[in-house]
Amino acid sequence: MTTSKQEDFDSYVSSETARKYKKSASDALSKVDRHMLDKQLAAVQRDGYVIIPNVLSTEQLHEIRQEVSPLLDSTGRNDFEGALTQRLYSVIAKTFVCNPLVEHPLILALLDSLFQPGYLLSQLQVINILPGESQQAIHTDDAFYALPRPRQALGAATVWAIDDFTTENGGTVVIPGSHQWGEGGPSDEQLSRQIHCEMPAGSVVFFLGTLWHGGGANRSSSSRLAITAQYCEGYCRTQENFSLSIPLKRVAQCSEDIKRMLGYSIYGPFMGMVDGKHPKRLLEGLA
Ligand SMILES: O=C(O)CCC(=O)C(=O)O
Repeated sequence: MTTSKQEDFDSYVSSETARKYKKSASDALSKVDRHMLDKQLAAVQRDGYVIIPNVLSTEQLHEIRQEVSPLLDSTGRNDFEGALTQRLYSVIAKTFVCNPLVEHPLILALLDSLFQPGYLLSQLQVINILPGESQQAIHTDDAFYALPRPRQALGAATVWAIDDFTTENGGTVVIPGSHQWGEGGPSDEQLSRQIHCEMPAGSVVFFLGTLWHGGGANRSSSSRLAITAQYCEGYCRTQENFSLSIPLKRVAQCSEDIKRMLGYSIYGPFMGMVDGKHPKRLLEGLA
């Protein structure tokens, strides 16, 4: 390649090739309190996570519970999913009730600050931990990306408390600061540093994909309902294959932010294309 061809290629990589649908980005940063956001980001950098209390209203919590409870009809198929844990996948194909959580401005503002424009929704799950469930294996969500640690996170997750989260009922377990650890699983001493996220219903814990965490044991007599949304950089493979699991007609009814995060977007100059074109063309005439 001659130098000028190389220069052309470099500028092509950072260019926008789609003509009809231009890159879109969330406007969350203009909607949140900058001072609060900076404090949250400082906590995320230091501890790997931050708890944002009391975000959802009682009405929202009621609506979510009403809508998702009838959809939870089976328990986990392996230790990781949990024999006494109900999980719902492909959530947007079944209900839109979790969409406001996925695209909550407080969360998008954190994601906008941490990741490249064009980050994706990697997974959306309803998780209901039933009484008697044991603690899930401590893990990192970024572990799928086989790159040596310590390294920058390639994604982040939220766990929204729909019920109060306590130590007794299985509030998410995190190991503060573990996002900075190197290769290898945690030692006994490191595991002894785990703590439960205790937070009232309507709160959310946001954590980096490099943070060691897991679902807690439920030693109470009630279930613990949560919604979790995971996100990844636009150049990473998503855990759920939303292109195949969410019908186009459902996607067409979602907001621009959700469409973009479901993969109806281009990570420049052409990652995500369909037949050489912008994937949003598939949604034309469907809304
Ligand atoms: O339910 C939780 O609190 C966390 C669950 C989790 O980390 C997972 O299933 O990967």
